[in-house]
Amino acid sequence: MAGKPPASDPVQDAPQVSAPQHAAVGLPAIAHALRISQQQMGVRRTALTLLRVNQPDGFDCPGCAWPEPDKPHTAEFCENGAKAVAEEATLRRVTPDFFAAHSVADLADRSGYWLGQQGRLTHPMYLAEGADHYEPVSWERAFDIVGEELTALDSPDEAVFYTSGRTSNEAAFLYQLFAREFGTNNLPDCSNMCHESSGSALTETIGIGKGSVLLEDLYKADLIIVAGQNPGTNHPRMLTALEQAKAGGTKIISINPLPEAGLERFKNPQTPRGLAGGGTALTDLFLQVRLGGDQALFRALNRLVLDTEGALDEDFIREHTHGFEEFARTARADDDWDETLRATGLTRAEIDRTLAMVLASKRTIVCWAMGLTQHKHSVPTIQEVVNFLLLRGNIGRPGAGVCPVRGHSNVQGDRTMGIFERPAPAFLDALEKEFGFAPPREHGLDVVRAIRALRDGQAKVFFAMGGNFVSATPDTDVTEAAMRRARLTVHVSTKLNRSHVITGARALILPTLGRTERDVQTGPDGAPAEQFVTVEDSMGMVHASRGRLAPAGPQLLSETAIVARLARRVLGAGSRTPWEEFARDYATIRDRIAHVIPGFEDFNTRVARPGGFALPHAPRDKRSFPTATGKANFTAAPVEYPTAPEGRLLLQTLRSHDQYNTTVYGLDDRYRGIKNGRRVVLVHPDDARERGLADGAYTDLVSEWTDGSERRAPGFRVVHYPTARGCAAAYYPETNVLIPLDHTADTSNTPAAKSIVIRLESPRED
Ligand SMILES: Nc1nc2c(c(=O)[nH]1)N[C@H]1C(S)=C(S)[C@@H](COP(=O)(O)OP(=O)(O)OC[C@H]3O[C@@H](n4cnc5c(=O)[nH]c(N)nc54)[C@H](O)[C@@H]3O)O[C@H]1N2
Ligand SMILES: Nc1nc2c(c(=O)[nH]1)N[C@H]1C(S)=C(S)[C@@H](COP(=O)(O)OP(=O)(O)OC[C@H]3O[C@@H](n4cnc5c(=O)[nH]c(N)nc54)[C@H](O)[C@@H]3O)O[C@H]1N2
Ligand SMILES: [Mo]
Repeated sequence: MAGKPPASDPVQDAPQVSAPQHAAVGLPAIAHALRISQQQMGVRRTALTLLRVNQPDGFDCPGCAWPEPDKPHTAEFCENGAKAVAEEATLRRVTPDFFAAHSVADLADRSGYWLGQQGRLTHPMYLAEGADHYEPVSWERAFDIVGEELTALDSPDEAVFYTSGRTSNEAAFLYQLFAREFGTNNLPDCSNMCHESSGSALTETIGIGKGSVLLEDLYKADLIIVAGQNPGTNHPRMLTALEQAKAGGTKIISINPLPEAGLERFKNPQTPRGLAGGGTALTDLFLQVRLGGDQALFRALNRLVLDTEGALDEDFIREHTHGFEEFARTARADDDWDETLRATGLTRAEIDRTLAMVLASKRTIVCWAMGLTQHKHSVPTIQEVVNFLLLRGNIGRPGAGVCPVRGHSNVQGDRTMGIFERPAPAFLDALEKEFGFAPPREHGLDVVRAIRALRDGQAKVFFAMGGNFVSATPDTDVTEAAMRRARLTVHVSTKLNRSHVITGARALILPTLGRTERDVQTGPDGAPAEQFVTVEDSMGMVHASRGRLAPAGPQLLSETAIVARLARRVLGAGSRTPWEEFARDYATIRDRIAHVIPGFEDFNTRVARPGGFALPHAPRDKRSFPTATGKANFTAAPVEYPTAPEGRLLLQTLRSHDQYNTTVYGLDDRYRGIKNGRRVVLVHPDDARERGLADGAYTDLVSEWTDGSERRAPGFRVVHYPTARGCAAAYYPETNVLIPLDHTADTSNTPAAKSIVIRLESPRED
């Protein structure tokens, strides 16, 4: 299978490479953000818009899920937040004329970058069966079409309702309610590809699948370990928090196969020293781990801690944990240092230095993101991190805990609202009581299983609340073929993307408001009433978000209104849910959320306070662990790590500085020294030379699988780069063609996008 770059793409991918940088942000970041913003929305709108990001009376940044500090600067400046805002607040428009000028086949031949650059969607558009072009359609007709196809299904389980993590709490709550009243738990979401491994690992060990620290804990920690995360690009505001922690004496260890500029040194744009001076060195110790070597590393640290006199928090272990003896036995038996060093690629001296810092710290936090969650053995890896924290009682007290750093700005909130294919029985009981219907109890499909069901003709309607499913998911060719088998594909979207042009027999694009836009509904008394929505950040803080800009077009509906109107059309008078009332007044949705979901009592009152409120978290708040054993569980999984056969490399797929997942803002990856191109593969100079590949040579990436199959992504420029030996890196989504559907993490079923065995092969002539 060959993942060819689109043929008629007018964007020339011609990478230019210079040395990677050693510091992040500073003036170049501001200049870059302003340039992209002004291209998209002009000077005046840029200034007005960026001042409203993450302010108590403004909108929640549609970028990442990092929390807001209590008193944000006038502009909590973040280059990539600014780019996310500009992408949404752009003045460019994709109108019915655009679709008249471009056939679906033409659009399917363009790059994702080109599609995204065309601007905001303005009208509901319909692709009839057998048609070449999308045509404008009324909202009523659009809902009828969805209704026709949904009611024609043999079973509600033939429909799939996907969510990407920007959807507000209110819209997410209605969406899952609609899917369940319709009769299915098929609610896959981007979390399935993201922090599902964290959720699985944490639920079993501490009883709740969310992080246990608040922002203020970072400032109280003695030691923060940042593993498998690139905050300089993906959570830039986290650098401000790390800088503040450092100022109070916190030490930082980063664990990463790549030396990421943002973790090396931070030039805070809010301070004169950051703008003009050298900035702050953040990392005290850099551990250049091999891909997938983290479980072995934490296991080694754990057995050293076990063997250190007085290092354990014995009271905590006795009172609050379960399974210590078995874990200690297993960890002590894992004493093959050669294997530890092979798995981690580190030296014994580096591990000893780490241990000294660990023992010197009374309060330790571990932060992580996709570098830990997207491996076959991600769940046991994260559980080893939990073991590590439990040994010294580093959970449920100030300055200590687990900190999975979430991706999409409301991905955590969407889960809290019930966007989950495996809902807890207590949640379904509460829905049943509140809304008087019997929700389906069988588990639904996650992302990978949904693709299989579409591929096998078992799912026939695919409905997406945001996101870009075909580009975000693995095995691009298989997934695209699966999508084409659907009867109907529907996308509620702000921007054009590839998922709109790889369609089922019929397709709909339903344009919606973004976070930055004013949401006015006709209120209960018939007068226009401005609405706000709520979101939950990575640390379980819930707060309001109010858009201020005029909507991208008069036709746009809010996500909440779309779900409410669709639900009424599909469920008819048989549904006793007051959909119309919900669409008129979002406060009435919040009242219902307050009845159904623990922690949201008195929701409307509490969210009115500036800064919002924190959701309860039993391990954090009272050291109580709602697990099967009633204690925090040690786990004793065997250590695993990925290996590549002779001559092969391990490839991770990651984000450049100029992208938001499948949305490409530009073709540069400034901190890594890459300009004007995305088809690059970062390889250690020695690994490249062994293969006779000079910097600047071109190669195909060929992935190899145990079933003997191969997948090819052609035409990547080799970049000699200081990554860990044996490990390569290239950007997603271009590399998703390389990952088979079945290559997923155990238990969480997350595509293992960070450990792909590849060989580098001269481009094939064809
Ligand atoms: N600007 C911007 N912001 C974003 C996003 C975006 O695309 N653009 N995406 C959002 C989303 S949805 C998410 S989930 C987050 C993603 O945030 P990140 O997880 O930071 O994103 P990735 O680019 O996948 O980077 C993975 C990091 O882990 C390292 N890594 C890879 N494999 C391993 C490993 O085996 N061990 C260790 N220790 N490290 C490893 C990589 O070198 C890299 O530094 O960011 C969110 N924020
Ligand atoms: N190989 C590989 N694959 C990966 C990853 C990886 O690291 N490597 N990372 C995975 C991760 S962590 C994630 S989270 C997924 C991301 O998967 P998705 O969440 O599905 O993808 P995005 O690219 O974030 O979605 C972008 C689209 O969302 C729409 N959109 C933007 N804002 C809004 C809004 O406010 N409302 C609505 N309705 N639509 C909106 C726009 O139309 C835009 O085109 O990708 C996963 N895939
Ligand atoms: Mo994510």
